[in-house]
Amino acid sequence: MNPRIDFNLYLVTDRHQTGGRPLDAVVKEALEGGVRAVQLREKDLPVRELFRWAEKLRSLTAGFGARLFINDRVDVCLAVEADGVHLRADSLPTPAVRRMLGPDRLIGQSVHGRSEAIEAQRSGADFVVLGPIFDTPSKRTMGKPLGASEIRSAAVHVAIPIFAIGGIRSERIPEVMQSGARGVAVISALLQAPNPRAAAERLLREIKTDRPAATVPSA
Ligand code: 3NM
Repeated sequence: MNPRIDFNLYLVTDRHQTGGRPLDAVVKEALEGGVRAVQLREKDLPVRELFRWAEKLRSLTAGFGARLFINDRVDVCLAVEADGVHLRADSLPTPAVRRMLGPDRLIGQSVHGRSEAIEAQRSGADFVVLGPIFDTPSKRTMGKPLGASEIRSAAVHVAIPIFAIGGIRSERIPEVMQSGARGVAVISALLQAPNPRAAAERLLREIKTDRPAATVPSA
């Protein structure tokens, strides 16, 4: 297990969801609330603007000892000395990215079911983000949400950490964690929150609550 995957709440950015607040200000509040991993996503930005955000978030996350991941762009990751990249289905293949990044940087990969999770592990990803678990407006085109049962199904087949994404709210965390997730990845639960710091604290409290493993009750 990679010791640098020491986070369980993963903030994915979307500057269109902050209600007009500057993205870096909202991310900073989430970091103050305990977030220790951020993925710069902003898929609609030209690379030079993405780079500027990456620089900004690199210095911000470094100040909190938090990991920074760059969605898709290996070049931007290396340019700002981010901790890793986040790959999606249309990104460069994982083994090619590993050759560029070397063994020390982290590779996260988006997957949409158990078989993709198994394949991501086989190709060298350090962790997977599995979703959409619940209904979420931005992913309705992807069909029916997977449900937490898909986490359990993936977790018995892969050893790398699984982060659940898609419609995650603090009330849903117990079900997700009991299904075998290492943690959760969220956009709106943090970026749309009126108080991102308090929202991060609440999500982390739920994630860290000790709860008995969901086992078959004995007769
Ligand atoms: N990827 P929210 S779901 C970016 O299933 C993303 O791969 C998903 O946003 C996937 O936390 C998703 O607001 C959106 O539901 C997550």
